[in-house]
Amino acid sequence: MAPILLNCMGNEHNEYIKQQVQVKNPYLGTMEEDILYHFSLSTRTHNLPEMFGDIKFVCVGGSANRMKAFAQFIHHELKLPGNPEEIKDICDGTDRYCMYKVGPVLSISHGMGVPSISIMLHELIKLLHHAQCRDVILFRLGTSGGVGLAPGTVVITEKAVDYSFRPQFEQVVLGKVITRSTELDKGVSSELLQCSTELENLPTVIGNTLCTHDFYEGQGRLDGALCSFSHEEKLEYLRKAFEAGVRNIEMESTVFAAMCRVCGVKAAVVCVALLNRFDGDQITSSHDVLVEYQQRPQILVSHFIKKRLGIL
Ligand code: R2B
Ligand code: URA
Repeated sequence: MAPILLNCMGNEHNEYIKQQVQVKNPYLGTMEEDILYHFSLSTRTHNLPEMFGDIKFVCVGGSANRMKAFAQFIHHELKLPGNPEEIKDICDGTDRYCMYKVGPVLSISHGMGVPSISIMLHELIKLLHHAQCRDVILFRLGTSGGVGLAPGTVVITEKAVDYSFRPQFEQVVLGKVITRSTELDKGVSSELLQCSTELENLPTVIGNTLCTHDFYEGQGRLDGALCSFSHEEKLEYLRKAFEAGVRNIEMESTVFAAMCRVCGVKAAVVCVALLNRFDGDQITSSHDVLVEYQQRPQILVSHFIKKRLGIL
């Protein structure tokens, strides 16, 4: 009897650990203080479990204004007390990133590109770990270029892929390349797709997302300051991407997926396509149309959160 009981407790313990946000760094536990420099927070000066322990959903996106607007929107959607206009930026000690807490939801900006989001993610994952958060889901809410999609279509990422359409992220560590898988949580993606069918005016697909290190040449644009290829070569690359299941192109998804996966955090990427790259490179829609498009990932993820919280 006793060994079975022990086994059960062991499994429960493993399950408990699995739901926590795991840092993969043996040095962290030996440090007296951890300064999350780009958030202007620290384990010595802030009570992170008290400030963040109840976080269940973290939504990140490139622009500081958009993530403030999302915080105000989710405040309204969750019908929380207080004035959403008075919501405070927790990271106002720095202008690198902004961060808003709205009940169990954290909304953070990450800037543009892999280096910017990866710095933010190191500090966010440590923050969630220090705060002893459990069962957290991370969403990237973004914009992208569509590949064979009408502008305004929302893409839920199945696999985040690199320039060769491989589901992996390469990080150079001490001069050597480390390759990490970029697989995302299938359960969360299909739940998001289901949510999209429950909403009006939210055309949504699941597809692979190509992550590049540049907006212009890196995404095969003909309108950058440099261009070393022909229009035909551009279309050939986009056609190959489409055949590999790519439906949109952006600049953060591979490192986002890879870091969340290693640290045991469920994650999803939801980006709206601002244009169809087969039709051109410049983003020509009006400001108002672009604002409406950018609200679409927010509406979808807010619906998901409300359903999870049993509000719908
Ligand atoms: C989408 O939009 C930005 C470039 O305009 C970049 O951060 C991305 O991934
Ligand atoms: N963001 C990108 O990275 N690419 C686009 O084409 C549009 C938005």
